[in-house]
Amino acid sequence: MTVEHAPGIRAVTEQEVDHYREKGWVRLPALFSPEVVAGLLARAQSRMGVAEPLTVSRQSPQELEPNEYDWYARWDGCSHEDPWIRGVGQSRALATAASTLMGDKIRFYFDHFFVKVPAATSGTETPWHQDLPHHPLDRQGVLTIWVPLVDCPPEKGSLRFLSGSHRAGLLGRYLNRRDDVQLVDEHPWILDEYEMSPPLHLRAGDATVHNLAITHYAPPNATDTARWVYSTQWLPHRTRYTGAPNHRTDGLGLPIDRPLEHPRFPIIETDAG
Ligand SMILES: O=C(O)CCC(=O)C(=O)O
Repeated sequence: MTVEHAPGIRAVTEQEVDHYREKGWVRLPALFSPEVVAGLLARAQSRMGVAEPLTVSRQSPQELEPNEYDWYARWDGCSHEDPWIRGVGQSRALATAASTLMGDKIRFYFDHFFVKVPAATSGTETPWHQDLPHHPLDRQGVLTIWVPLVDCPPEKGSLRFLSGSHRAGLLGRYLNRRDDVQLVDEHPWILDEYEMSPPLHLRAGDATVHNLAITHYAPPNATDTARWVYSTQWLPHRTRYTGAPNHRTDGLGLPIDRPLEHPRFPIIETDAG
């Protein structure tokens, strides 16, 4: 499937692919044009609010609500609701970037706006974690393209990665733990074994891409304005569904042990071959 749209999304370079494959993350300067950034930000802010953004309810999408975790607000699955956003998030150009980095045909998995509010409100650090243990997916290779829609210096919460740690295997589920146990409490060796990526000064429209198995975290948003991010996630096209609970897949009737064949997860044709 291809969504026809001409987004200002650039191609990735060979050097960027090499960096991603070796380290499990890469920075892509100016991935989105200013027009794409402005269009995404305007839609997100009009849906979620500007001064004190709220989360779009999953049960009643017409309603906004405080998030159950108060350090962020989010709008999940925004491209299912808004055709213009779909034209960016499920575009051939973005799919080509994802597929080139991954080195496989890809299936669109998910997108959302993710807003980390200022730390003074509650936008504290994103703890060290891997994403993959939180997903109902049978394999590695899945990636996230994370694009701030406002300038995002380290003090606003750009992501930090343990380079190469996507090869460390699955370490457990550590995001939004209620018992305060951290990944680095149970796996302290990981900080010695892998080098931490430098603090990144991202401009609006720059991206970081990361493998869902990499260990990563983000510092608190120490500024006084919200950190607006648009994020897409991409599957190797043969990925199979395990049946573990997840809001992305619950209630869709996906058969266990089968690829995620459903209109929400289209295979997108790309220029990557
Ligand atoms: O935006 C953040 O602070 C966390 C995002 C994250 O961990 C992810 O996209 O995997």
